[in-house]
Amino acid sequence: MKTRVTELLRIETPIIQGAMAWVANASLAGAVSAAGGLGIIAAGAAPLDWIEEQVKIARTMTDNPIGVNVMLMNPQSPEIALLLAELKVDVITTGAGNPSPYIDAWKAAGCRVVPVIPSSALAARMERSGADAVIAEGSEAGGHIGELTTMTLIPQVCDTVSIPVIAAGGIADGRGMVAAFALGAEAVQVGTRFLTIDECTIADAYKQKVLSAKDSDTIVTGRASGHPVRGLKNVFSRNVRRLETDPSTSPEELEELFAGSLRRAVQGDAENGALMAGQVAGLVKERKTAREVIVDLMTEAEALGARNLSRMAACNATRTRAVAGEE
Ligand code: TUI
Repeated sequence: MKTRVTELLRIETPIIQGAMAWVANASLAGAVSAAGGLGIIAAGAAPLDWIEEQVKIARTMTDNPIGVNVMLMNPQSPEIALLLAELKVDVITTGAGNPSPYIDAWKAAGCRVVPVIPSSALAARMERSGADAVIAEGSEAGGHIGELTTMTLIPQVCDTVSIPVIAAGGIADGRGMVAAFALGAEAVQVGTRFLTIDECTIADAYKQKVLSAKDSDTIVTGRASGHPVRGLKNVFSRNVRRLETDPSTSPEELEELFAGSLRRAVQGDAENGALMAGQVAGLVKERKTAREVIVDLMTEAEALGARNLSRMAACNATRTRAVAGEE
C-alpha cells in the first residue's frame, strides 16, 4: 500500500511503531521493521553507547529502514542529536519538545525528520523548520500527552500543513487505522498494541497488566505540574494521583516517586512502576508477533474498505494541498 508516508520513509506498510522509553529497543524495533512497518528505538534517557549499540543490532536484523526517537525533555538531547546524525539514522522522530535546533543537521546527514506534535500550531512550526512529516498524537496515547484527542487533532493538523500527517493515540487495530485515514492521516503510529508482542522484552507482569486492562483502566497523572502522563492504574499511579492533589506534598517528594518508575515497570514491578499505556489497552487481548500484528492491522483495514485506503490517502493529500492553496 502506497501513501506519501510509505514513499518518504521507504516502508511497505503505513504502520510506525511508537517509541516507548525503556521499552523500544533493537529487539522490538528490528522486528517491526523486518515485518514491513517502521520500527523505532527510543533513546529515552539511555546512555549514548546503548543507543549506538541498539542501532547496530537492529541493522543486523533487517535491511529495511529503522528509526530512533529523541525525547527532548532529556538534558542529553544535544549529544544524542549529534550521534544520530553521525550514524545517519534513516528516520528520526522526536517527542516532548521542539526539535527545531537539530533539524538542519539531521537533514544534512540524510535523515528523515518526523516530530511528534500535540497541536496545529506546533505542526505549522515544524513544517516551517523543515520537518518531512509530523506525527499528530492525541491524548488517548500512553506516556506524555497533550490536550487534544486524536479525533479532533488529526483533521485540524491536516488542514494546517502540507507535509504528510501520521496519526497516533488510540489506534490498535484496523478500525482505528481506517478511521485515522478518514481523518486525513497517511500512516498510523501504534504503541500500546506492540507492548505485548513476543519481540517486546518488557517483563511479563507488565504485559499481563496490558492484556487484562479494560477501557477505563488508564489514568493521567502530572496534569497540575504541566507534564501529564497516561498509564495503567496501579499502586504507583494511584499514589501519585493522591500525593499530587495533596497540597502538603513537595515537588521533591513527587520527583523521588518518579525516579526510576519506568525502569521498575519494565523490569516487572507491576504495582510500584509506571505502566505507561494508552486508552486502547482494553483492545489488546493477544500476545502475537510483530509480523502478525502488522498483517492483522492491514487485513482488517482492507476488509473495511482499504481497497480505498490508498485512494483515501491520495484524496486527503490532494485536499491538504488544496486547503493550503497549492492547487
Ligand atoms: O513524548 C511523548 N510521549 C512520552 S515521552 C515519555 S518519557 C517520560 N518519562 C517520564 C515523564 C515524562 C516523560 C513518555 N511518553 N509523546 C510525544 C509528545 N510530544 N506528546 C506531546 C508532545 C509535545 C509536547 C510539547 C511535543 C512538543 C511540545 O512542544 C512544546 C515546546 O517546547 O514548544
